[in-house]
Amino acid sequence: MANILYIGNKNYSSWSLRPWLVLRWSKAPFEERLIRLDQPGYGEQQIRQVVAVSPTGRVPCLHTDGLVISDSLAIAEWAAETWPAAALWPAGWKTRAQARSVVAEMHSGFPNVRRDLSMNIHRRIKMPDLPAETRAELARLDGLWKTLRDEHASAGPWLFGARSIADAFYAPVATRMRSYGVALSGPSQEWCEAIFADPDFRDWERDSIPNSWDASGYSVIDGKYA
Ligand SMILES: N[C@@H](CCC(=O)N[C@@H](CS)C(=O)NCC(=O)O)C(=O)O
Repeated sequence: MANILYIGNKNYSSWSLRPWLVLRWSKAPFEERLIRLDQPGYGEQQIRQVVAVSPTGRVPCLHTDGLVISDSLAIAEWAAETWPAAALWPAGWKTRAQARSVVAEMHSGFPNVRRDLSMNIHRRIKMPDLPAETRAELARLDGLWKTLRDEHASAGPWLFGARSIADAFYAPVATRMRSYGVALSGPSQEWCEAIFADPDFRDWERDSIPNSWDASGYSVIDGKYA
């Protein structure tokens, strides 16, 4: 049975990018189906084509073998269990727990960065004036990436040395740092460059086309979603 991953617009849908990268890195066979989110019902989980495939009214959503998995982290966990040879979580239970902790932090946190620095892969602007709570989250992100890179540098260029789900979950944030010109520490910047050079990320980026949200100079997704 085919694995079908439903995703949103590649320029904007950070939640879609995460499991898409995980599936690419797993080398699992999958088909992607892109549903444009710049349609009536957006923000209310009422886009007709999304509701038809996803019980939450949101993407990403994976259909596999009669099963519907409608959350980015659940899809990543499913991939890690289904393709253990891909080593999508780090080896060693302590490092794995650390990786799960930072992935959970991304999945449930950073609301102010999501609100003020929405993902728009093509955007390049000067860093806007940001409220203190957003600047605090940016500092946490930089500190987190730097600490992980310092700790795992000898094992490879990724957050935990070898590439893992943690890299996929923070990849959309790396694009935000670039879009909004956020200054980072050296190790954090180097990690962002590793993401930007990743062949699978580059495939996504190549297909990330700005759409009607940008035509008016205003993106509906801004301030709403990360
Ligand atoms: N917690 C979900 C969040 C998914 C999400 O918010 N997706 C947005 C697009 S990035 C969506 O489908 N929005 C449609 C809507 O709100 O109508 C996950 O991790 O997958």
